[in-house]
Amino acid sequence: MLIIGITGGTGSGKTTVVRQIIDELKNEEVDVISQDSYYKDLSHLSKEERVKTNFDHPKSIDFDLLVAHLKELKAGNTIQQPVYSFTEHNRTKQTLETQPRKVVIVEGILIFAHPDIREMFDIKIYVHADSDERLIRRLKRDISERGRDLDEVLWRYQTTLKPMHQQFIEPTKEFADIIIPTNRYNTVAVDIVQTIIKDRLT
Ligand code: UZR
Ligand code: MG
Repeated sequence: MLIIGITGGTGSGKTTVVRQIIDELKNEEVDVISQDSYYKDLSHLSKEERVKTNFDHPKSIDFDLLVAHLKELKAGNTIQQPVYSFTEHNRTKQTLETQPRKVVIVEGILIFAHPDIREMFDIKIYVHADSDERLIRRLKRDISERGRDLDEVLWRYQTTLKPMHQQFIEPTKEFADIIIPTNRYNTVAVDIVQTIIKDRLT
């Protein structure tokens, strides 16, 4: 099993890079696991309290469960991946049955921030976009897909996203094997990663 970690700040283009990489793979060859699925269960808090949670701090992620699940997959076992709700800011009661596959891609802003999980990756990719590009994408996404308004997104960006990015995300660039710039459309880097995957699959 080949485990690929893809990180980068919010709005950096991780999801797009993942989509491009898996484009040439068959469904039964690849799992995509999002760090977002592994936010800690916050059912003990009210919704008002959950909204105030710092979701960009490594503390908010259940890394133990994520590492345990990756080890299970590696051992050939099926896992029950948690399912997260962005509107509820909480883990749901549902789980997603996930089978072991030849390629497992783990995607998320903080996945290089924890040594145990960093060690699990065969290939580490950091997706870079300038912070203004990231803010633009984040604004568009949170307003259109996550029901936030302009003031809320900007407030969160200044008070949380930016400082957490500088403290916990940007420094993990040094762990990357490959850094993909996504200010513009990039096909060469994706081709390289696809070539490595194909090489490993045969
Ligand atoms: P990506 N996030 C939410 O907006 N709501 C939640 O309930 C949980 C997480 C955000 C999180 C982080 N920060 O910046 C982003 N906040 O999801 C990570 N607030 O997702 O890598 O796709 O941008
Ligand atoms: Mg994403």
